[in-house]
Amino acid sequence: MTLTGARILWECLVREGVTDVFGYPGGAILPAYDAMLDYPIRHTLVRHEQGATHMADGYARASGRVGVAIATSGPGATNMVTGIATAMLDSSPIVCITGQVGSRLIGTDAFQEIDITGITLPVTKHNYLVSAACDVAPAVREAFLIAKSGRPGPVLIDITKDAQQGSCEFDWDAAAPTRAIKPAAPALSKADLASATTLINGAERPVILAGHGVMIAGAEGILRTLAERAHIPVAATLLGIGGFPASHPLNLGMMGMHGEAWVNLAIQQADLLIACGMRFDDRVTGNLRTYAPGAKKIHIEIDPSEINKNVPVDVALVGDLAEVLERLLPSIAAGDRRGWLATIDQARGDSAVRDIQSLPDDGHLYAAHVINDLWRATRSDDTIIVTDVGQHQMWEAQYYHHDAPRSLITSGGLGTMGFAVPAAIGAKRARPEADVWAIVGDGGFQMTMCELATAVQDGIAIKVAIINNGFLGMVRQWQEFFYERRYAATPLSGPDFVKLADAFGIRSRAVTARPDVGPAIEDARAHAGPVVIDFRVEQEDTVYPMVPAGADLHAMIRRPGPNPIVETAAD
Ligand SMILES: Cc1cc2nc3c(=O)[nH]c(=O)nc-3n(C[C@H](O)[C@H](O)[C@H](O)COP(=O)(O)OP(=O)(O)OC[C@H]3O[C@@H](n4cnc5c(N)ncnc54)[C@H](O)[C@@H]3O)c2cc1C
Ligand SMILES: Cc1ncc(C[n+]2csc(CCOP(=O)(O)OP(=O)(O)O)c2C)c(N)n1
Ligand SMILES: [Mg+2]
Repeated sequence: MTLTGARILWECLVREGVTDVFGYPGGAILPAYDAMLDYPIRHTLVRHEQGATHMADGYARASGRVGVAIATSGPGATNMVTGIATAMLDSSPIVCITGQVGSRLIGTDAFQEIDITGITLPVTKHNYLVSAACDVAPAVREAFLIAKSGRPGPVLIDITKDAQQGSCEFDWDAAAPTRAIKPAAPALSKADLASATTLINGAERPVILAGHGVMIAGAEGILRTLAERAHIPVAATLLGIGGFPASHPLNLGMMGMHGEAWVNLAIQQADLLIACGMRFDDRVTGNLRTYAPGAKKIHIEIDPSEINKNVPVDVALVGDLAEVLERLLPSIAAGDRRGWLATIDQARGDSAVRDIQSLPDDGHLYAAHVINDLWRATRSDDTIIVTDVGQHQMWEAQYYHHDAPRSLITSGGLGTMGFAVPAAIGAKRARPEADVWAIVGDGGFQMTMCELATAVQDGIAIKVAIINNGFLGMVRQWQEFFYERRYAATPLSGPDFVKLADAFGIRSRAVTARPDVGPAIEDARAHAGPVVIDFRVEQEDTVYPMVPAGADLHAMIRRPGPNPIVETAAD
């Protein structure tokens, strides 16, 4: 059948299984918006195109499906760049569609013309400039395949206005991708599998490093089988949290800059690291020269370019984590590593407070308490926490204990403030039955709080916990440690968030004392619509432990003072 390029776009999206898109219209994308009305796709009107990309990203991370964002040319497209980069750095599959000026106007500095394929080249897995209706279907089909295959990531399709308006014969089958998109992962050599097996079976002090790839591969079950059979403790990266249950006896917790002290010490003492779908980010390793000096390293990773990029490894198994573990598991011997686990437990006992909730209430409200209380109130396999970036993000990683995969969504690689509220909206769209909480700093909240209007207009019942410390807290912490407490540009005022929420028509309240935390959370959960809670917490609180950037992983700054154990919650 002959259709316009605009209709072909929606025909393809429907066939790709898309049910939701997040976007904002404008002149160059208007033909597509007009055609959209005839298709069974729900459009969420955002307030800023950055929000659309984070919503698509949150949707993708919550569901494992591809998220879709749509915007007009020029400023609509450039507003998407931060969200595209966020998805790129965290390997999140999104497809962004932008309108472009008519193909004959390209290069004339036409109204709202911008070279968005040029701008996004470094932050997309791939991008397209489509200037003819006949090219729409092949581009869309290939874009979805690229976004979700291998190492996932963002793809952008820029479609000129005349390509949307022009007509073409639509043939879905003929538009199937012809290029070999899936990277031909080198077949796993028997020799490499045998070397890995020998290292694992022979190790006395092994640690599994579980990354984001565990969830991308859907390898949670087989990873657990491996850990239990070989009796190997599991540490998580920030993005790996949830890939292995926090309540499992072999779970250690988060590694890295703000990881648990005993986890970093275990890594430094280990004789074998088994890296599973993680990329040895600098927040994870600290000083590379002194990183895990006594450990052999096995790296299981789908992207060959990650092998030996930061950390040289002894055995590389390139491929999908679930498939590699399937191949490896039959030769893994049952293990008993109680001695090694006892050593780690000793370090844990040194630094962990048994129950942070039982510390006496000194009248101050601490972010750690709020987050731990939130965990107690909302823990279930169907709660999703979406965090913003800063101190609250690290406290969340330490004090909220995730048992379920895809239950923590956070911007790790780019560290994008403003991510939480829109990504939470996207997550709620993907999993409407789940309780979705955004935990957000007072700084990051002010970057994308306009999206509260999106939640209201479309009845998207996210719950927002603002950890309001009156500071750009994480930067203030760096100033405290490394710039002699010279607080340049980090004290931060904000509007009265309760009144602000009220103006949006959102139920809200402020909490200043610990006894009020639980009731506020319960009230929010009982309310059917969106809720904002302004938790006015201690202003100059600090995330411990901290490995200063580039320092040795074991050289952590620990909580000083008479009570050095108040670092984290062990329960
Ligand atoms: C303020 C702040 C502080 C931070 N502090 C810490 C910290 O203390 N500790 C910490 O861990 N992080 C921290 N981070 C996050 C950090 O910057 C990185 O984002 C994070 O460590 C990356 O985790 P990852 O390697 O597991 O995930 P990603 O960066 O998403 O990498 C996933 C890897 O898995 C691979 N992969 C994907 N699919 C598959 C598959 N199917 N099979 C096999 N492999 C696959 C990918 O190719 C990629 O190499 C912090 C971030 C911020 C903003
Ligand atoms: C868009 C963006 N700008 C700047 C930064 C640098 N930065 C990292 S954390 C942080 C402070 C965050 O403050 P807030 O949102 O209040 O959270 P808090 O650390 O106080 O919990 C800043 C400015 C960033 N990560 N992202
Ligand atoms: Mg703050």
